[in-house]
Amino acid sequence: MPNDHSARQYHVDAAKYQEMYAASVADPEAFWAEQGKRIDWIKPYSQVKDVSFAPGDIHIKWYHDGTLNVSANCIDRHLETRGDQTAIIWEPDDPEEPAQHISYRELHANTCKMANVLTDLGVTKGDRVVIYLPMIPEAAYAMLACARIGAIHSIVFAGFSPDALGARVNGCDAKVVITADEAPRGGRKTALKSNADAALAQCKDSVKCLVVKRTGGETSWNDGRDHDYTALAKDAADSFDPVEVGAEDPLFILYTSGSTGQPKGVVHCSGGYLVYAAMTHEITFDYHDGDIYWCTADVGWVTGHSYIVYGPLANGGTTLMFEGVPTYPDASRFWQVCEKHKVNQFYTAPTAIRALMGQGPEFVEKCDLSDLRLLGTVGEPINPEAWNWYNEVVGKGNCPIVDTWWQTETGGHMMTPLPGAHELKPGAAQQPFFGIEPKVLDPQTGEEITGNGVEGVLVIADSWPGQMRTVWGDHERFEKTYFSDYKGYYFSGDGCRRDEDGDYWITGRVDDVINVSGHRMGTAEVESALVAHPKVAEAAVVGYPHSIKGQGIYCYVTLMSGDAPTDALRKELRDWVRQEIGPIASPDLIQWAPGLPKTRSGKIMRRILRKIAENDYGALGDTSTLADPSVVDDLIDNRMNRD
Ligand code: 6R9
Repeated sequence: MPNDHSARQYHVDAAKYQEMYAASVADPEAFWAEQGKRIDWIKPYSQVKDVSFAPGDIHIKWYHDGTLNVSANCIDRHLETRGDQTAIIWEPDDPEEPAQHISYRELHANTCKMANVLTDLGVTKGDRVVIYLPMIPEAAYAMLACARIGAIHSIVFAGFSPDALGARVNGCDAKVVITADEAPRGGRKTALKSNADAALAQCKDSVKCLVVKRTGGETSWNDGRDHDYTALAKDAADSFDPVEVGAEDPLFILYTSGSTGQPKGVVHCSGGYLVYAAMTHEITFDYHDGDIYWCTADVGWVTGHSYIVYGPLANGGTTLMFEGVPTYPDASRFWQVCEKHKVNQFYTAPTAIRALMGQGPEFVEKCDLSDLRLLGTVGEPINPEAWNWYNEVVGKGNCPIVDTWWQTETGGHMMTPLPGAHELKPGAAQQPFFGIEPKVLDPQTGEEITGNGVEGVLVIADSWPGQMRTVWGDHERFEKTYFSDYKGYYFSGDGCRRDEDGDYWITGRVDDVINVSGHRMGTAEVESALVAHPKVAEAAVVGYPHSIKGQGIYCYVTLMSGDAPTDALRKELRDWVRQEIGPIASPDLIQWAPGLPKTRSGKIMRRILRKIAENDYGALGDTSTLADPSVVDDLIDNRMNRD
């Protein structure tokens, strides 16, 4: 029988939410001055907020005269009271391999060792370090070691290709890349080091490579460049004085896809980000001392940054880090891990829920999930069917579900129901977090739409401490992307509906970003990968509804004249894109298009391509501006079957 949580004392109940929310938007300075005390400062701040969303003068600063060290906040300050408490539970890919329980004291020693090794490689405050690791404890040590030194980490998801890795190393001019020999995942191994080798061939000779031994698999070795972390760590000292950094000194860069061009480096800074990650982690998940908390994300995504490492550790929590996948060795793995480690809060993505739902309830039912108290989702809208399954089969109708809407750019949760404060609605992100002022705008006029029962684009009226500060090396792009369409607001790129009760429902991206299994992919990135193939003349990429992934990648490809459209070429193009970007960008459907629908000025009419990909070609809307309307008929006749 599941535990009865009805008598639970939540951090925030309905009345407290109302009162705190009102205070947070009435006087943000006072509210955040108080919340800033959640973390330890070396030099306390006297300034809380210095923000402008005004065109030409976008700047965002929080606590900017305060100084701190993020790793000291996540480790050292807990040593006295909880040195022997488990900070990280590590569950490996192979269930036969023992799990590790890393105490705060051990986390301290390991982070210091990593900081010493990085320092010996020449890394100092402000330098960039790229982390390209499997989900192993060293990934957390590496993040925290950078923070300890005041260096800036940029994690590249281990599923990304050498080209994508190389571009990111160059993009932030990294001094060191940290990788591992191999990454085990779902019983298979990815040759990470050889990917890193291929990436580093595209980078400056001075970039060093620090290699963690994970499997002991064979790797090539470049003596001048490669350094064996496992050997160096043995002899490294296990103490390292945390370096004092300013609140606005960057903590990390994380590349994310946008609607145009190549991925941009989202910059998060030390003070405000940590306050926001800690606060949202505690309140959204109703985290209490002693709880075992598990977020299934990868540290390669923002969710892993804020809700595997920084938020939970800043709160002195116990956070579970999982190397594997939900379906290995079988579809009960998530639930077995919950049972084995007595997980209290479980946070995953709708795509995983949908995939597991398809395997049947027996994989869940055979596990003892009585310690589960709260469930969360993130990454994409959750359909009510998946929500109900999660609620009933996993949560036994007894665990509140927090559907958390936020973004790489926002650093932490922006809208979510809070357990104990809100009546849940399946599929709704519901209410803003403290200090967040969502507004719905008319996409055409940019005017605010007030009242309830309305729909439009979602913007945020004022800053919050977790907000990104800039695009790495390109502040103009920051302003253009987020602040130019709707002046005076942060534009999320999402659409939303505010229902009759004033609850928010995210309706999905309104730009050319698609969301594949909760991962953001810019259609422009896939297109540029496709047109880089010598046989491709032109390509247009759109999303279409996919029952497991949320959205699938639908590509329209025009070949160079003389090249034959064959299934073999389809496969070649698919492999090509995987090679250029990574498996998550793998096209689901490729349609040969003799021509693409364009306006007379040569703009591809994506609206039409989207409709065809969605099988909704009865309602193509106005096609009168097309240069050659006949191409549309051909595309409809030859459209691909969806899943
Ligand atoms: C944290 C993360 C951000 C985009 C965002 C939106 C979608 C995320 C969602 C959601 C509906 C939710 N998204 N959470 N849509 N409901 N609970 O996912 O960051 O990878 O940057 O993606 O994901 O479209 O704009 P990121």
